[in-house]
This record gives sequence, C-alpha cells and structure tokens, in this order.
Amino acid sequence: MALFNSTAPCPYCYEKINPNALAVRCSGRPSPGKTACAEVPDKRRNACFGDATPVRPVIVDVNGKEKLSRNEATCGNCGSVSAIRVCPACHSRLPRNFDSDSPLFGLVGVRNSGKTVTLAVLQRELYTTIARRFNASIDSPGGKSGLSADLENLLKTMEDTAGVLPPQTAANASGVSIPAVFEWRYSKKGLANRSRDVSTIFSFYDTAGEDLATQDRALGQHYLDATNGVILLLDPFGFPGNHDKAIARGVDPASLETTPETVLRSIITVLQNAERTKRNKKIKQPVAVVVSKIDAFFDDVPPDHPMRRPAQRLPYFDDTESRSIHDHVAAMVDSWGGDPLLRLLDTNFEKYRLFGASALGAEPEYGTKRVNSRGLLPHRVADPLLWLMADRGFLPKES
Ligand SMILES: Nc1nc2c(ncn2[C@@H]2O[C@H](COP(=O)(O)OP(=O)(O)OP(=O)(O)O)[C@@H](O)[C@H]2O)c(=O)[nH]1
Ligand SMILES: [Mg+2]
Ligand SMILES: [Zn+2]
Ligand SMILES: [Zn+2]
Repeated sequence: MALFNSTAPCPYCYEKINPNALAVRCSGRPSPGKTACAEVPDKRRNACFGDATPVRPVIVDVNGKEKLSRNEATCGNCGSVSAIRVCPACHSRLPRNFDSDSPLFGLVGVRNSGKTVTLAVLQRELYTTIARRFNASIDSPGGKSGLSADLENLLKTMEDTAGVLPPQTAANASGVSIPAVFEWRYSKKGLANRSRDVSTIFSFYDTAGEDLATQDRALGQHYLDATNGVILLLDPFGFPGNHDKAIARGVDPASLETTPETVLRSIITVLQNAERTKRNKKIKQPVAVVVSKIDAFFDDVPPDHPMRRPAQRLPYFDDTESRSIHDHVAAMVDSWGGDPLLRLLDTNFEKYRLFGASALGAEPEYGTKRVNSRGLLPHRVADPLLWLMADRGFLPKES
C-alpha cells in the first residue's frame, strides 16, 4: 500500500519524488478574460535531457516557487486549472497512474552483450505478444520520444532488407537521454474470480557497456541507486570456455575483454552501495541474470527442453518452467568456466534467477553487423521482465 509520504523514482530522471507532491504544468486553458500562458522552452527539461521543445510553464506561487500538488493546481498567471502533473526535478509529464509502487528496472551488461538489440525487440514484444497474452494495454505514456523512438528506429533498420544491427551505444558523457517508459494496465483476476484494474509504470534505460567495465565508472551509474530490480545481460561469448568459438565466428575480440564476472562484481558494488548492504548480508533487490545470444548455443540444449520452446501464451508467469530453465542455464554457465560467477550470485543476492534469451533468434554476421537472412526471431526476451513483475505481485505466478 502506498504511504502518503513515500517516494518513488521518477521514471524519467530517477530522482526520488513524492507522488503526492508533484509539480503541475499550466494547461493553457485560461479563465474568462485572461490570455493563456505562452509556450516557452523549459530550462529544467533542457538541462536534464537537452530538450528545448516549447511547452507551457510549470505553475508557481506568488513567490515564484513551484506549487506542489497531488492532482491539480490553478495557474496564477492565466487562471487555468491543470491536472498535468510533472516531475519537480526534470519536468517530465507523469502518467496518471504514477505512484510509489511504480518500479524502475535497470538493464545492464558489458559492451556488446546485446542490451540495445534486446531493448528494441522487448519494446515491440511488449506492445504486441505480451499485451495480447495478458490482455493488457501497454504503451508509452509520454509518447514516443527519447529512447522509445530510437529503439523503434533501430528495430526498423534491423528489419529492413539490409538488416543492419545497431551501432555501439555511446558512453553517457553528453547528458542523459530520455529513457523508455512503459505503462502497463490490465484487469487482474483476484479472489473468487473477481477482477480489478491494476497498473504499473516501469522504465528502462540503455547504458553504454563500458560504463560497467570498471567499478569506478559503474559507481557513476546513479540510476542504479533507484532501481527495484535489475536485468543483467551476460554475453555467453565472454566466458572463458567460449572464447575460441567466439573468435571462430567473427566476434570482435575487443568485446570479450571485460568478463561477465567483472561486470557482476561492478554491479554488486553499486547495488551494495545503493542499498547500504551490511556485511555478511545479501542484496535485496531481485536480479534477473540473462545469458543473451542463446541462439548460438542451442545445440547444447535438448530440443524438447523448455528453453528451446517458445515462451508460454498463458496469462501468468510459469515458475516451474522458469526454474527448469534456470537449472539448465546454470549447468551451461558452469561448463563454460563460469562457476566463480555462479558462486558470486549465490553469496551476494537474496533473489536471483537465470534466464536464456535471444533477441535475434538466429546468429547474425558478427563482423559486418548484419541480421541473419532468416530475419528477427526473438526468443524469450520478455521472461526476465515478467519474472520481476510476478515477483512484485503484479502478475500472477503459477507453479
Ligand atoms: N547470436 C546473437 N548475437 C547477438 C544477439 N543480440 C546481439 N547480438 C550480437 O551482439 C552485438 C551487440 O549487440 P548490442 O545490442 O549492440 O549490444 P550492447 O550491449 O547494446 O552493446 P554496447 O552498446 O556497446 O554496450 C550485435 O551486434 C550482435 O553481433 C542475439 O540475440 N544473438
Ligand atoms: Mg548498446
Ligand atoms: Zn524526473
Ligand atoms: Zn497559465
């Protein structure tokens, strides 16, 4: 239950804000006889996201201080009553359902582990197969801007006849770009088959892989201070046992320099700092550990194993199936020389789950960055997110 004073990270700038004390943007519908406030660039949006789009001003009181409200405010300048709630820190418009239960999930992984491709594919899966499966409405509350728009374009480029894979994501020196924010609404079945409408807002941010290559740089990843769950992508080619295979297939050797274990250590440090984890205690937030590019290792999975089968179509998270995938991935990681990583997970996290996923579904030409001629065949990319959502009680779980 949301408390009146509780805070939640803004899905756009990750600042912890109180959903009951939000700033309000003038709606531009003046009271009779007054002229509406003009649209001007918003300094705060410009500073946070480099966004200088003219918008109506945020409502201030007589002292020039922003009026904070739970639902609406009256503009002292033009008299319009407005319910356009925005984040006091970054002035992004917040969806009506934003409250302190809205989770922020981080997606992290080393350079070249498949984050951008995964997000691009996941975004579309959410709008299509996942929305249908859960009979949910899933959309971007702020419209398609920032990362959402970028991902859509990258997906188009991948699906074009040339099938070009995204370039390396730039390290974040030039300010933050707007993350991809999703609002998921659906009718949840409860006791006695009674259903009620529930909603959640979650956001993803596409990091540049090298931000996690060293602990110092990883500590600069402030958004990880605010996450409620993390999806960690591990590049299977990065494990010692797969190096030769990677080189033989034309994977860039430079992308194999940071091992999965190094990344995990960085993440552990960041999360321990963020949660102020005491000695001998484990990190509380759940971590979905995903071995990406699993298509390249399908030969090592029995054909009838759930890991090879397409994801469920039923409107719940299948925990039994997920556990059997977890066990198989653990065995694979172990056979690739990843046992230290498995031990790290065990000793540092209260709750983690292993996944195997493939955004492309078939091996690309690594050197020339071209999608396989069979096209995009995403495989189980949404499972980690569904697990995090089920863990929060938002989605039903069955085992
Ligand atoms: N076999 C296979 N290869 C993949 C898959 N997804 C990505 N790759 C390969 O991994 C490369 C990197 O993918 P990206 O999504 O750009 O990786 P990233 O983690 O965003 O990388 P940075 O932006 O540099 O941090 C791609 O160019 C492909 O060669 C997949 O599902 N299967
Ligand atoms: Mg990237
Ligand atoms: Zn914000
Ligand atoms: Zn006004």
